Amino acid sequence: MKTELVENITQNIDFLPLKGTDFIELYVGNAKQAAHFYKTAFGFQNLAYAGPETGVKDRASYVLIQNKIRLVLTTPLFPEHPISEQLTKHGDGVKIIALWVDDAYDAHLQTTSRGAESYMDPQTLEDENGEIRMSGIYTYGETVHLFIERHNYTGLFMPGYQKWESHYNPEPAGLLYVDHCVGNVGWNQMDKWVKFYEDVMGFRNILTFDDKQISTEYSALMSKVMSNGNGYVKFPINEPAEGKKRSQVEEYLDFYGDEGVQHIAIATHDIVDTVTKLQDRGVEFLKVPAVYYDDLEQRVGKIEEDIEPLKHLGILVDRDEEGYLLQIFTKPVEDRPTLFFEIIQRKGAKSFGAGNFKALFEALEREQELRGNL
Ligand code: TYF
Ligand code: FE
Repeated sequence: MKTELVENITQNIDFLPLKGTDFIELYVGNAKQAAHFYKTAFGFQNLAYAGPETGVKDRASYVLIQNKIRLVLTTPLFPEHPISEQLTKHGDGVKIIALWVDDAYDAHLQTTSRGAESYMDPQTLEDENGEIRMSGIYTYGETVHLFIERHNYTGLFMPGYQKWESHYNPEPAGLLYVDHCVGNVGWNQMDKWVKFYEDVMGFRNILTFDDKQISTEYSALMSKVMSNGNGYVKFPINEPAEGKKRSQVEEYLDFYGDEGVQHIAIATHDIVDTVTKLQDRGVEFLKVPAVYYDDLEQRVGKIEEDIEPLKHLGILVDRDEEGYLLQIFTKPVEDRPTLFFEIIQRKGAKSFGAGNFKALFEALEREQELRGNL
């Protein structure tokens, strides 16, 4: 499949230097049970907790960690809590993509002066372990970006949280870091959000997939990949396109009730080992037909992995100019067809698996059809 590499013209000084993803926070209906799921199924470890026992009276938040990934699961404790309203509308999903910065006050100034709507004015949180400085802005839907500055903090997570211990500590699954987070936006809204990431956050569009490339026979959508200056933070943005069938993006928008995060891609160094662990622990993945593997090496060339385990697990392979990648997608992790995860292992490739779009979107469509939403 043809992809269009968009040349970056002159590179200005990065006004919003990002050091990576600091954490991802989900609003969920029952954080205690969700935490158990992410420990059991994905191998996350306990890190910190905030709730009534620690002086936070209106919500409970569990912080989980696996290598560089921090996941925060938050549930409101009262029906009239503003988070309860968001949960009723969206179901469980990503509220916050927090970004690690050197200066949270400057990040707020730089982005709001370029048109971002403030979600949290800059503030400093202190405890005996030092201080965290943070601020935040709105992005698509009700999703927000927080800017987290933590170089003067030695505590576990941030002030307000206590160490969270448990006798139940399932083994990690080799999940390393957040590779990219994809947003689904409304009809004809993609370019508006591309412009937002360009103008407000200094990102650039590194890849574009248009509807002609990805909507002939299967789920119609358009996608543009936005990257920050150093490439540590990548946000593809999808919008639905008119096709023969109902777009998968449209299904998401209907069930989430808004624009929001569609998938979180997590990197591993050993995708066969990671996916074996996840499947053994009950994570459900999309399956492509066995014929996908028949001419795999003709399509992607020689790869280091044995094909048989890839076929057995349903792992997809794609190649670009710089190397290849292996990837697989979970089914949605809620009853609503909304947020799912991608597991990705990059072997040089910097792209997103465009060669797999057809097989992948057909697999997605089969699920959509089972739900009666095609
Ligand atoms: O992040 C990406 O662009 C790839 C491909 O609904 C993709 O993971 C794009 C849209 C989609 C599922 C996967
Ligand atoms: Fe992806």
